[in-house]
Amino acid sequence: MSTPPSRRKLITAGLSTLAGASGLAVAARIAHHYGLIPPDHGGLYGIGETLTYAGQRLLMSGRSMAREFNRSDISKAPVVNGRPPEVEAYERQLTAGFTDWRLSIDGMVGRPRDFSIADLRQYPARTQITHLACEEGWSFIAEWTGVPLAHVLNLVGVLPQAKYVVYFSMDPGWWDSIDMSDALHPQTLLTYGMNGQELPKGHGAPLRLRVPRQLGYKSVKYITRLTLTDDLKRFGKGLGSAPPEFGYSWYAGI
Ligand SMILES: Nc1nc2c(c(=O)[nH]1)N[C@H]1C(S)=C(S)[C@@H](COP(=O)(O)O)O[C@H]1N2
Ligand SMILES: [Mo]
Repeated sequence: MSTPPSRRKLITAGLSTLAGASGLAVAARIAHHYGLIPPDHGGLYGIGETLTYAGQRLLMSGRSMAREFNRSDISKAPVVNGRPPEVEAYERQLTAGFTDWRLSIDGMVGRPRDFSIADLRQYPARTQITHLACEEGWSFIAEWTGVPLAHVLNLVGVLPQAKYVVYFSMDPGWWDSIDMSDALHPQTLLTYGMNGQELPKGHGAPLRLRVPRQLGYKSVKYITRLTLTDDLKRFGKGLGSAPPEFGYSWYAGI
């Protein structure tokens, strides 16, 4: 990490001081002004979540890289979590080799459109060997191939007021969101390949968003739609994603 500890200490101490009994409202106002409040903050009492997110954003400027590993580090038997979407449309798509699969992008973009998997494969690809860590304690290392989300966002033209990318899966109940800092990060990939093969069914075929700087649950599988927004309140229970509805953090930085 490039930031000297003194700066980290300073910021943490500063935020905590501001967050002291009398300064709580001031801290909240300042944090809000600088876009440092995560959508699932529990009002002023969600100060823990806010400090984690604000601390990361201030210290890392959103540009730190997740560690990349060597081929020899790739896990022999990566864990599959959950089951492929139990919807008829998924089985049909699988049988058809995902030729009809589309990723649609809408919301605060200049040119909303759909992308086929073949479209996505035409763009400059990135391959990276990263760690996927589940909040339950298990993890694995795999090689992922895809197109940086930033590339595709540039094609559709993100409007300046957009603050978040919300992503939806064909898997019922699975949706999440990231801020623009993570969305434009070079390691955030629309992933269609894994360990030199097509992305397997269990790991999200044909398309998953890999967000390697956050816990595994942010890497949603079977994604079909992205929408750009400046307000997460309109989605689900307004907490930014499905996991906070079950007690997990919206921001799951590692
Ligand atoms: N659609 C969908 N995406 C998902 C899940 C899921 O069950 N369905 N599980 C999440 C969780 S909790 C983790 S830890 C990772 C696991 O990825 P894997 O199945 O490739 O191991 O996927 C995440 N994305
Ligand atoms: Mo997980």
